Amino acid sequence: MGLFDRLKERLTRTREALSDNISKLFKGGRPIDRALLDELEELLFQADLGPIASEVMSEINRLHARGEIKGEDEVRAVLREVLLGFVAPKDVRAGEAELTHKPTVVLIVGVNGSGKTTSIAKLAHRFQSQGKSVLLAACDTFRAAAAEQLEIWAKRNDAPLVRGKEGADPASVAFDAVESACVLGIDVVLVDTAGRLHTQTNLMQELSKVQRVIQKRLPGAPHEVWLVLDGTNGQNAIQQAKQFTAHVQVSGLVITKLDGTARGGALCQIVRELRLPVRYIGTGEQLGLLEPFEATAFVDAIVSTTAGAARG
Ligand SMILES: Nc1nc2c(ncn2[C@@H]2O[C@H](COP(=O)(O)OP(=O)(O)OP(=O)(O)O)[C@@H](O)[C@H]2O)c(=O)[nH]1
Ligand SMILES: [Mg+2]
Repeated sequence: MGLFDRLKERLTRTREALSDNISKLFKGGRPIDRALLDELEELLFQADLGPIASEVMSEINRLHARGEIKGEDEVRAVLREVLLGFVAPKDVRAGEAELTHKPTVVLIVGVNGSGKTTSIAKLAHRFQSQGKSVLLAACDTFRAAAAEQLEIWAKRNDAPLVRGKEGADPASVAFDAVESACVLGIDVVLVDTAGRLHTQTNLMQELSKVQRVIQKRLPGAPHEVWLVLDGTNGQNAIQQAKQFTAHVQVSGLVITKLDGTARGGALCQIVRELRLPVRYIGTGEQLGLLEPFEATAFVDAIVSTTAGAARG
């Protein structure tokens, strides 16, 4: 099954909110009139497109006034083009990161429960299947069961894990992990951190310290800092993410739980406002349910009837 079909299957709720509801709107061959356009606008807002909904509508209204929008296919095509324009801006190169350093150190950050640890397990699984060796660093020393949770995933992935005692300094665990990775000749180090809010000044400073100490052991590292966002928060994830990126320099996003939400379209506004590449999306709880972010496949999966159908 290709990426488009997998996404179509996993992003069902967002797809229903957009694609299926557009089909319903045109049921019985309804012509495009003011009433239909109003319903379309409401539908786009309900699908949590946020400000992008207005921009889609103004483009549709403009083309409709020129007689260039005759029915459902044209509406879909405009929606697709506008979403693609925002989710794949020319200055933001999304998709998989190039993990060219040896080791490449990836620091994973985000608020509590966003899906950091699960995403690390999935990333480890993915990188290993690409032939890379992975080491996990359990730098969430704050929550009692955190290291155990990561250890279970490490065992399942057969990946080495570096952890400290509960309450240990996360920075020292990170240092030891990078040290081990250098000695063992590991390709990728995935550093798990405790969930935190931007208002927790001490915890935000702790993250900076983790970064500094990693840098001390391996100049240039961490090479990537990925912010994990809970996709079920829709537009609400944006403010949270902005507050985070004001404190920590983030190089990419991982958007999780897109299988369980009708608000997946918000991802377009997230990219538009943060101007950060989405590296991966989480589409379920299992190890294999992490996909590289590919803008065309994503947008087609939520608005088109077939892959690339509306192109041209
Ligand atoms: N449906 C679904 N659930 C997910 C996904 N990613 C993570 N989860 C679930 O979200 C919950 C929280 O995931 P964790 O990985 O523990 O989140 P965390 O950010 O490490 O949490 P803290 O360490 O407490 O900050 C778990 O129940 C995961 O199974 C996803 O893509 N889809
Ligand atoms: Mg965790």
